[in-house]
This record gives sequence, structure tokens and C-alpha cells, in this order.
Amino acid sequence: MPGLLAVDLKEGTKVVHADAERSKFIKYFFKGEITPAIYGRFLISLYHVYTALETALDKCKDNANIQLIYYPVELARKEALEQDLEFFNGPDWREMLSPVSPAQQAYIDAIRRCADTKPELLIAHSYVRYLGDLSGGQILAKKLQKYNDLPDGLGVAFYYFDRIEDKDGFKENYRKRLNQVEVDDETHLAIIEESKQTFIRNIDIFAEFDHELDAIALPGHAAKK
Ligand code: VER
Repeated sequence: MPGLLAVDLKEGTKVVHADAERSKFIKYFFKGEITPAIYGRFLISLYHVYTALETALDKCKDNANIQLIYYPVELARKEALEQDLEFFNGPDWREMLSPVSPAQQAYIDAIRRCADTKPELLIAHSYVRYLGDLSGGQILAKKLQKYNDLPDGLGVAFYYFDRIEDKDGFKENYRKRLNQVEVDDETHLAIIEESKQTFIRNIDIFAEFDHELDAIALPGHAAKK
């Protein structure tokens, strides 16, 4: 029997959240072993995801349930990503947007499929990324700054939600809004399933860097596995 959506989402994604935290990319991130070049390309993946996500949310903003969690001013990350992309990749970063990798394409396709067939499922996509960015993402920003000696917020615009003063308050309100979503049981369960799949798609994006990360840890290099 479905309960409150915010509670079911958190419970339902616990295992995949732990899987995401255990991914090689995140482990390296925490040890400061993601090079600026790799991070620059990770930002390209994020750019594809957020472009698709924010286009889809805009397209479906008249849907009453999407409206509940539609906060383009506070949450939209595309412009912040553009700043970071330029910082890490230089002014020609748009040339790096193609070719689109398999994991990027699968993630984009999933978002578009939701927008075209069942807009309520975009709630899952919004939840996984934005609530994640406002939570664990904040820890990642600190690591990035620490290990890359970044001055004054440069390169971490993505994690800095300048239109949100109180992140915890915002997250609490967002969860309240999730609990106001009115869908039938089948759709409620489908939103949770889409969230799990979305975590897996994020893990797939991370995994595209595994090979390069392994190379960092080859004998002769200082980094460890
Ligand atoms: Fe998570 N996360 N996370 N996270 N996260 C929290 C909540 C949360 C954390 C820490 C925390 C991801 O990775 C991490 C997500 C989504 C995601 C805390 C609360 C760490 C330390 C990591 C590792 C870097 C990833 C990769 C994702 C998704 C892509 C969500 C959706 C939430 C909100 C849970 C809820 O419902 O309250 C401390």
C-alpha cells in the first residue's frame, strides 16, 4: 500500500543510493583523485542530463503534479553548469558535447520518454538530481574545492544554489510538496521505480569514467585504488 511519496522515495532508493556512494567515481572523488580534466568531462555529462531535465520540466509545467515541484528559479542548474564548464574546459567547451556517450544518451532518452508519455515520472528525475545536489552534492563541492584549491566559489557554481537561502528548509518544503502529489497507486509506484532506475543511470554515467580512473591507479602513479 503506497504511503507518503517523500517517505516511499527515500526508503525505496536507499539501496541504490548506497550503491551510488560506493561507485568508483565517488570513492575517487572523496580521495581527491578526480583530475580537473576528468571532472571537466563529468560536467559535460551533467550538462546533457540537466538540459534534458530542465527542458522536460518546462514542457510539462502545466501538469498539476509537476507544478508542485517545479522551481526553475531556485533549482535550474544549466546556467551554473555553463560557468563551471568554461572554468574546467575553457571557452570551447561546447565542442565537447558530442559525441553523446551511451550512458548520457540512455539518461536523456529516459527523461524525454517521461515527458512524452507520463509527465508525473519527471518527479522522480527532479527528486534524484536536485535533492541529491542539495544533500550529498554539498559534500562533493567541499572536496572539489579542497583538492583543487579553488578560489572563491570558482568552478563550483553547480553546487551553489544562490536563490536558496536555507537549503534544509527548502528540502523540507520540497518533501511536503512531494507528499501533495496526487496520483493513483500504480503511478506512485512507477515514480519510485523511475527513481531507482535514475540512480542506476547516474551510476552508469559514473562508470563511464572507471577505465580512466583505473589508469590513474596504475603502477608508477601515486594514486591508490
Ligand atoms: Fe545522496 N545524500 N549522497 N546522492 N541523496 C543524501 C540525500 C540524498 C551522499 C550523501 C547524502 C548521491 O550521492 C551521495 C540523493 C541522491 C544522491 C546525504 C543525504 C553522499 C556522501 C554521496 C556520495 C557522493 C548520488 C550520486 C545521488 C543521485 C544521483 C537524494 C535524492 C537524496 C534525498 C533523500 C531524501 O529523500 O531525503 C547526507
